[in-house]
Amino acid sequence: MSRAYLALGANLGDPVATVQAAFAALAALPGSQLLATSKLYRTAPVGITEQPEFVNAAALLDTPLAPEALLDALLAIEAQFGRIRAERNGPRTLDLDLLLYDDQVLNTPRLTLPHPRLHLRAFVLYPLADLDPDLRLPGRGTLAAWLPAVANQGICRL
Ligand code: PH2
Ligand code: MG
Ligand code: MG
Repeated sequence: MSRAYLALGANLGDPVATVQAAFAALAALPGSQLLATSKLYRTAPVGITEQPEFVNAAALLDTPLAPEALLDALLAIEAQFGRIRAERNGPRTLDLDLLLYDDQVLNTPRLTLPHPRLHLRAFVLYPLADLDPDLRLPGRGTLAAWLPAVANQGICRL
């Protein structure tokens, strides 16, 4: 079994209900156990700023799925929730990103671990800190060390 840290994001439909339902969908993945969920956060959109605010959260999953199999499972859950892949970084009913998988460093055409931008985004770092404030990011030191740099990004705990 491996430990996977996941990011959840939504900014279309009913984002709070979607994120809560997505926690349940993650818990139902084959052989997997949802070990912890973060608080939910309302966050200012990063990248394309002309879109609704997001609700973001994070989850810790104990899973027998290998990284790319887990990625496929996450994409299938996004599709179940009506995700349509239109504009890159644009609005979505549900985004599920694989942030960390044990302490693996991986670069394949489909998957980069750790997630290449996780340390730059308040909407990822604050939820992750709920799960484990002492978390270490492979190759990037401690999560806590990155928090001050993102403190000015708009984020508010729900
Ligand atoms: N996701 C993006 C782009 N911008 N901004 C916020 N606040 N939250 C997100 O989850 C998010 C974003 C691409 O995945
Ligand atoms: Mg994303
Ligand atoms: Mg994504």
